[in-house]
Amino acid sequence: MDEPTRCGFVALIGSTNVGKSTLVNALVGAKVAIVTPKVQTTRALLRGIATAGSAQIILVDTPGLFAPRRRLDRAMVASAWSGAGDADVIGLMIDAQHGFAAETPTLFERLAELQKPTALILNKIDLVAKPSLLTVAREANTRAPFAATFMVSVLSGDGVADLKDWLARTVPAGPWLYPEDQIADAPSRSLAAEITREKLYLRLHQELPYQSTVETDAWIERPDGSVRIEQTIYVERESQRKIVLGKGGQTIKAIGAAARKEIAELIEQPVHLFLFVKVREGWGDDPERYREMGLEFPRE
Ligand SMILES: Nc1nc2c(ncn2[C@@H]2O[C@H](COP(=O)(O)OP(=O)(O)OP(=O)(O)O)[C@@H](O)[C@H]2O)c(=O)[nH]1
Ligand SMILES: [Mg+2]
Repeated sequence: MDEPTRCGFVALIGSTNVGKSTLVNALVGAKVAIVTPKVQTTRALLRGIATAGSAQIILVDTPGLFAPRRRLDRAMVASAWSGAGDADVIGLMIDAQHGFAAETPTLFERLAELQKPTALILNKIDLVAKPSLLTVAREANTRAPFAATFMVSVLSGDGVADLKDWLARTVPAGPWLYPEDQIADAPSRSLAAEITREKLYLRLHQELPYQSTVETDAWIERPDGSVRIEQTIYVERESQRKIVLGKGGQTIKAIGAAARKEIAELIEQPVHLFLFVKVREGWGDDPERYREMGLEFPRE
């Protein structure tokens, strides 16, 4: 006898760099979200789709919650909360090393207002001693009524299966919303732009990653089964353009090679990737760039 199906949206929220995107990939079983050691990697909501038995778990990866300063920051934080507001279940993820260093009391107030089954997920337990873990878990549970607490290391896989089981049991009963083999809900051109942005984040430092954005401009299927993809990397200043290009074009070449390889794996087609770097001063205040990223443009 077939079990009745279940299906629902699970928003993963938490401070930046706690491992939300890493967890989405682990649950989906494929890389759909970009991950870097840098803070503020994820910029907009991304849906990754996992299945567990008769349940389809639609994971909503969100940008990290942090004190916003720029317009882009405000748009990112607003999008994270909108993801939580639309979800059936919420996972609040905490970096076990840092405890609640970055979380504000308002976070718990807002969570409580949402009134949704919420799991506390303490991640990176590979980096901390057990006693301090228990302290963090106990403290968290005094601040909010969590439906369940999980201590995981997404990197080693510890605890991830238990969490997945709980999510599968907690999403509401109902028909699956996506075909069985779909793993992400985003157009290939945005996933491809994200991959290039990841490579940029991995290679460039200080403010540069935060003052850049990547867009796919052209996607041309060729008769031989390959795809020609053209992307533009926008930066704020000429000096940044020079850094992205690197000496003799070395940096952009390395970024392009790494991105090309991964995009080809994702779409399972040979890829010809062409990257252009353009200076667009003030792109962080240009509504069009937000639309491309899938973010609401904050008025101020
Ligand atoms: N040691 C350890 N590192 C982890 C674990 N999970 C994730 N990381 C690392 O933490 C860093 C941040 O991971 P992300 O998944 O990008 O974090 P995020 O919460 O999505 O970050 P933002 O998108 O910036 O908000 C990466 O370098 C990951 O490899 C873990 O269980 N243990
Ligand atoms: Mg992320």
